[in-house]
Amino acid sequence: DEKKFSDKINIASTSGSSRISHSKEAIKASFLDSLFYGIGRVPALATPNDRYTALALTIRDRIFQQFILTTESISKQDARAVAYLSAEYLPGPHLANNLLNLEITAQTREAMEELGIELDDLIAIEEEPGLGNGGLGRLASCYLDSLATLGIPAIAYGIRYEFGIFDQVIKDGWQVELTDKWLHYGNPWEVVRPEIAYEVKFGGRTEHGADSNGKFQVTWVPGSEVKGTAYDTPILGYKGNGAVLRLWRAEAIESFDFAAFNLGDYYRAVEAKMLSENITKVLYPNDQAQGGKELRLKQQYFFVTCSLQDIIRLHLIQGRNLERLHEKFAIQLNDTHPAIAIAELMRLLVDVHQLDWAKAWHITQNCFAYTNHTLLPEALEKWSIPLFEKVLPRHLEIIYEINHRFLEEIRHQHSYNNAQIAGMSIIDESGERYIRMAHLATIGSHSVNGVSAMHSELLKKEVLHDFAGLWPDKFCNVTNGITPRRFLYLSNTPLAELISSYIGNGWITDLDQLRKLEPYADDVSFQNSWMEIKLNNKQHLAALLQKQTGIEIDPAMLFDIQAKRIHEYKRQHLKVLHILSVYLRLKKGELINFSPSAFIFAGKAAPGYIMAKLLIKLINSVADLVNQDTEVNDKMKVVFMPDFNVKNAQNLYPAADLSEQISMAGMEASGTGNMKFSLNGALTIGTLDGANVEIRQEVGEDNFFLFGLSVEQVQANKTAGYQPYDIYQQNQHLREVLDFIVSGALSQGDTQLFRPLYENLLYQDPFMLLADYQSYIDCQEQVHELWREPKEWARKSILNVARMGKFSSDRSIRDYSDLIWKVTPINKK
Ligand code: OX2
Repeated sequence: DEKKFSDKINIASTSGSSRISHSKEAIKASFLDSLFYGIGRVPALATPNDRYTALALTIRDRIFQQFILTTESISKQDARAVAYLSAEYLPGPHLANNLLNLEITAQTREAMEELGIELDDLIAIEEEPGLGNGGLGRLASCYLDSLATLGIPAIAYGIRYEFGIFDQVIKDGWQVELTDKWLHYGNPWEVVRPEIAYEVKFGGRTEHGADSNGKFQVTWVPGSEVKGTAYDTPILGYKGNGAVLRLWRAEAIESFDFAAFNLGDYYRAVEAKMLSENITKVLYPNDQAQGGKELRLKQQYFFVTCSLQDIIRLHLIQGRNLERLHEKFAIQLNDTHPAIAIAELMRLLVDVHQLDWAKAWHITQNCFAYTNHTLLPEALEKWSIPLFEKVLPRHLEIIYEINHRFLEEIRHQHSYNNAQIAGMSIIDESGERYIRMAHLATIGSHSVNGVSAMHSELLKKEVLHDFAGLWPDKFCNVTNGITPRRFLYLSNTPLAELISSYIGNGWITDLDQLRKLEPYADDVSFQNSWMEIKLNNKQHLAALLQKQTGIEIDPAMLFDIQAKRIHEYKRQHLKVLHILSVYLRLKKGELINFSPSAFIFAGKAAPGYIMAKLLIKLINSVADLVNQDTEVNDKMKVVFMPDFNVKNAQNLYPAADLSEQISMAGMEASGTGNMKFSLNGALTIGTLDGANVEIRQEVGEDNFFLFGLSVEQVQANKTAGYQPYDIYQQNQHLREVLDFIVSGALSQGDTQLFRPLYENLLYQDPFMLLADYQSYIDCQEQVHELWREPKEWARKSILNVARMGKFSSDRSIRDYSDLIWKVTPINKK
């Protein structure tokens, strides 16, 4: 019967149907159909959310139509596919982006207008999926956009957190976290696939012995089991191709409930269901510090085993041999969060599919590649052995076996000594015993990469030094990138259109073409249009900030923005020191040439990170003081934009004049916000850290404000015994600024509130703010000098954009494809 059905349905004829066409009339008809038949509403009773949902369904139909074509060509061509494993994604709102990628924004707007609906109102309603903390999750989503756009067969796996990253509100200057209920009104973009579900075991014990045929066999007798069900969100690339975001949701296994239920223990059955569902309840809101929480380990294993079981199923249903898995799938580990996949694939191949160890190891190593995103010691994941053994007893045995074989190899074939061996072991035995996930990922992968040139070098020099010595060819660099579709075309459409009117729109999929703007950098009329758009964007942001915070800023001011996670290494407090120095000097009647500036911050702090939360309070306290002081508030304003997420970010980048990238050198692996600002015409003030180094190389030294110590100087300072207190004593101006923080002037006379921050800077200053202070202040003077020359500023702004081609995520994905995955785009007919 199935055969007959599929024979009768011709995809081409479905896609040609008048309802699914891209015309305004068809969109209108589909919209009304979706409203009536999709959600059972008549227009008179439809709420705004009903209208949004109906439009989303209308667009989703058209995405699926594209998808079916992509899927068909993938299976016809038997192409190698990428499986991207990431515990985090930050896709941002889908609606506007999908309209843009389908190129149907204009006719959709008209269709809605004819129905008396404002498209922008519907776009504004969408709750974005906050399934990540920051850069790492957003990078995964940019990569998915590029995979789809380039037409590389790809499936991205992750976790369908019921509650994503918390919503941030500011109360009395402090961050308060609210639960993110992004699924509250449903999610029209996803499709549940109840038939794609896998069992996931936890705990229990292992049994070793012969099976009925006398073959040695390990059996894992679990303590509990849950089920992971697939939820698919189609991700459309620009003009056509598609990729899938497949997120797993944890559910109870029916039979477990029934057992208890039959015994009359209804409450135990319900409890089992609740406990099962807990696994995918909530995203851990820490950017880079891992707490060693059992539930977190369960989340990681849960999504990894579902994904690997799915990959194996997809491989086998094509009639392929399991021993060729690595020829058909390149599996990328986005940091160590999914690194347990190395042990899990070994388990699936050896215990479940009965392959011998050597064959399984060959497949495993050739499937996996690992991306490292940080050198911060507190972010390097490690699991205590007792905790790990409790959750994953069989995996502990497998990891011991992997480790044993690896250590034997380096001891005998490479004559490593005991100290080196202890340093490279997967097990850290220096105190309480831990599993080092970065070592597992490195040993089990054929490729290890960092995310900027500098970071990849430091990775080889420091964290994975001995491994780089052992396997130099395993290590490479892929500098991060961002999608120009969302972060220029969509979020800064007027600028995108201006660019296209001068150089055509080839840049959208070939960002290097922005170079064609260079000749116009000195063209006065182009400069004028350029700066006019910037001013409009600033007006728009000013209006939004006023609505969000009540603070009014003049769009003519220099918009100086720092937007990123709040973290000491990112040095938001260095920016605060600068702001206070400006404030104190203005009060003294100095700085007569200072150009009016709006200092804008945005970013979330991990709920348990006390110092980061105190920093937010400090910023808001400075804002209160400055904004109310009529002696200065026509020259400076300070605003903290609450709830930094993709939606708000899309309003920030286009409005920035100055981008703050001021982390201590050697700390930021890459950064991607730095790229988003620059692509929107902001000039960067920054240190030689992460991808800043490459941005400066590309845009030219003259078009980048550089300050601060280099990595080498940071190292030298540390070795010499860095004494921040000496700098405090020597620099009178800095002393005034620091003392002002604890004077009580910012805190209604309370001299204790900011004391921890103050003392940390004076006596430890682990991120060397004091060492970089004067250099930063001086550099800011240069910024203001240039701002007084609008033509020069405009020229540099244009050159920044013209030279950002390298930082397209399309380039990053091509690098991954060529260097690591060995995949090629499908040819869609
Ligand atoms: C971030 C890094 O801190 C940032 O520098 C980088 O741009 C981003 O990942 C994408 O590569 N968690 N977040 C990161 O690393 C970790 C771990």
